Amino acid sequence: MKIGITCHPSAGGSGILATELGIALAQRGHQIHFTTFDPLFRLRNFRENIVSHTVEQITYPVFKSPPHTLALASKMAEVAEEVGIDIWHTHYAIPYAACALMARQMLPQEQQFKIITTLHGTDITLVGSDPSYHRLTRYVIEQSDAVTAVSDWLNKETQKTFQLTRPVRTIYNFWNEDRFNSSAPEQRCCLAADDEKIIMHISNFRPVKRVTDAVRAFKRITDRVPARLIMVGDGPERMSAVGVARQLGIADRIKFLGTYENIEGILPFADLILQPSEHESFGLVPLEAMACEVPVVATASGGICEVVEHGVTGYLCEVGDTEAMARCAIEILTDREKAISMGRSGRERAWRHFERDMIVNQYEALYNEVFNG
Ligand code: GMT
Repeated sequence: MKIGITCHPSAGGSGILATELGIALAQRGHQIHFTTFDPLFRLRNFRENIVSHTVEQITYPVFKSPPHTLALASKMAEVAEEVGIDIWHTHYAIPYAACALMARQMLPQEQQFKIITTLHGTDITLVGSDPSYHRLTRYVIEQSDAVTAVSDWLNKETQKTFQLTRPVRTIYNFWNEDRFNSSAPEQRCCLAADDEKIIMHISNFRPVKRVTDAVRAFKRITDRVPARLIMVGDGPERMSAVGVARQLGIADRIKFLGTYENIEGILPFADLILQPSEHESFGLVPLEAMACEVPVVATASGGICEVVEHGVTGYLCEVGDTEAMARCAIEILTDREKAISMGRSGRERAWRHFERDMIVNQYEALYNEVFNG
């Protein structure tokens, strides 16, 4: 099949999932045409069956802001016209599903592709539910040929928010076993001393991630256990995290690494992953951590409860309860047997429920179903 994929090109989970899906589909012989604003974060090298198209855009003084999405819709139509796309899979409803709909309308009937939209979370919970985008989000969901959500929680939230007349299918995210494994990393010493534990937080540092909670929980942890907090990623809340760390007098115990492309190179160093988000529709970082046998302390909010098994692969605490997060973290960090067992259970769970081939089969079946009408 010829499949167009459009997603955020940056470090976020939706773009990562879309990239990994495209790579897996290409390995199965499908022709993949990524069409994005910028080159993809996790697609740096040439790969057979993959073409990466990026959008050229002009700026002109009459525009309040350059209409990037219109240029993207044009590019999608251009790609479809040139190569003949069967399915366009958009990840994140706004603006990408809207772009796909517009691109399809620009094409003659015989060149029109089917559209599948995968909802990832904030496209529904923050963007789509805002009055300024609610109507458009509902429209693009209703007009897509099939819609998937990355967890049952997000599926239900979508139904509730938009009172849909059509079903949404849950297809979980997956992890790439070629990328993540629990093999011993070589440069742990760059992050912490041998007698220090490594707590890691990975995110895009948006308000929904509650990064300052990670710092506050870490303060309680480091009072009891020698440890370092490794903050991976960047975004608007980074300076708040730095500020809180200074206030608490622990700035020298925290390393901010910035955005890091090959996360698989450092994730296995972690003794624990801390994700104190307001909500997560899925939680790709906890999943990738579990794949590396790293226990997770996260919040019991949203689809993350379908990923992390409380008490088995980590712990889920109330949002904002940094005391409970620290208590759970200390329990894991001071009980080696428990840490090992949680790590192993996490990897087992990652294999059993979120294995790549199993999930890609579900997408492939959906493509066939939609393509054959
Ligand atoms: O976290 C974000 O806001 C970014 C967003 C994205 O575009 O990557 O993440 C969402 O999609 C991921 C992949 O499906 C999920 O693992 C994240 O849980 C989800 N984020 C939220 O729901 C906050």
